[in-house]
Amino acid sequence: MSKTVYVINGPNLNLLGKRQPEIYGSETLADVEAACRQAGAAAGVEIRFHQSNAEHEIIGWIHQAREDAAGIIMNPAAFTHTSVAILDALNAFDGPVIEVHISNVHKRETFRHHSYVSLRADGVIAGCGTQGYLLALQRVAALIGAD
Ligand code: DHK
Repeated sequence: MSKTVYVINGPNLNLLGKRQPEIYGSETLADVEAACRQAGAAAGVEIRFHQSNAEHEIIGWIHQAREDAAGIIMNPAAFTHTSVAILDALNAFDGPVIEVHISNVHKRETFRHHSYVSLRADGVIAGCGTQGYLLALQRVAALIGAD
């Protein structure tokens, strides 16, 4: 039976492809989802793909992942830099967590240099564009022993 991995996206990522393409690129979130599903199928992983602009909804998915997911890939977007609540929820999840940022947050404003999620993440990928999701998937699949 294939293992389930949640891919959770935070605020404004619904605008991917339209929002500041010079920073975030021209691919849409639907493109990212399709690529994750294709790579997931090849790696023997079932993908549950989510995006929300609401912190409570993201926390709800992390709680749900406790029940049925082997790993989490997460781009918390702006909540990366602000949310102790998301960190606490991730601390209640036992499997691997890989944090993804499309842009290289360390090259940007200083307020983007700190991540609450990194206090929990097993790995962090930043500045690899949307390819970062696929790199994260490869890593989660290895950590959960998928296929
Ligand atoms: C996305 C965002 O929306 C920002 O708030 C983060 C992240 C960076 C990204 O690079 O994917 O600071």
